[in-house]
Amino acid sequence: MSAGESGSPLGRMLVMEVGRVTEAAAIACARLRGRGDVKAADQAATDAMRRELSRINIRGKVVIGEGEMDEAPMLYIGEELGSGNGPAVDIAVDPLEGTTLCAKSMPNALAVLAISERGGLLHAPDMYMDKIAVGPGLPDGCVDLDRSVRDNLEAVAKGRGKPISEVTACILDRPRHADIIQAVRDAGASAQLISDGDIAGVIWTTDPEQTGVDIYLGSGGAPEGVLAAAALACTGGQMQGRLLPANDEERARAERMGADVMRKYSIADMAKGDVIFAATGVTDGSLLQGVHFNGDFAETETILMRSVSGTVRRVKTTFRNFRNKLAKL
Ligand code: VTB
Repeated sequence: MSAGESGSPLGRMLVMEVGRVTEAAAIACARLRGRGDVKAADQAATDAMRRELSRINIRGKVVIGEGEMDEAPMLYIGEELGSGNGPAVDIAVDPLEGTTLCAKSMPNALAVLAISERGGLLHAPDMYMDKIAVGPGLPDGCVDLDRSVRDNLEAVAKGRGKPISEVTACILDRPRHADIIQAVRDAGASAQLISDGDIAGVIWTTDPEQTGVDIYLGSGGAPEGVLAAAALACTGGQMQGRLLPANDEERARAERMGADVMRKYSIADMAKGDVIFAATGVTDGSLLQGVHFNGDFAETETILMRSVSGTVRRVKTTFRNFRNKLAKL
């Protein structure tokens, strides 16, 4: 495979390689589902993801990772990964999105990875980001972070041609979201609360008929915001994200990383050009089946997306003798 093939800087075969990486991460941490050990599960996913990434023909640089170089030994921001051949790319990882979900064996834990051509992904600092997202098929500018919850819900209801009572907003269940949740209910819409995992929450908006989720609202991790934007860059839809530094130290950190804390980032500001997004289910969820183990077999389900073609693939993979493979994962 060569970069530039079919007019795509990343090359179309890379999407399959990226899927292997999230499969490996998901299998590794799925072994630790329900053990109550958040750290061990995250570590297992991170080790596997790093090992697989280093085998791919890319010249990669981590822009969204497990932390700054001094706090994360692996997949830290700035780490260079890949075989050293192939296209220069940005890498955004969340080896285990929903560490608590995995540790408690609750639905919707995912292994997530996005790759773009160099410079395509926003270098978002690890802090909160205010987010709003809707799926494709609505008029441009239909929702906005600076409009009231009611205005945004009304616009979605109008755009989808249904009453507001049939609109569902997905929101992280946190005390800081009490006002948003109340506003959704006061407007006559439904609030679907999730305990963790807002990358999946944003992706659900892209298929409201299947998922029942029309809009995503509220604050969560900025790195997760960029990963969600990478998915929406492939599926279409609209999203805005604005950093929410908690104090002066976070504000200074954001500025050091070249981020603008005043700006409403659009999808294209967060993920532009040739982008590949992959997620493999760790626990069963409404986006993806989790890893299923059966004797010597492990089965995974992965969603693979490519922005240049707009393709969304679902891949089910069976690993025979997965225990032997785990040693190499
Ligand atoms: C957010 C969200 C993630 O953790 O970062 C959340 O973006 C942490 O939020 O998807 P709190 O600080 O309020 O707990 C996740 O839900 C899972 O990593």
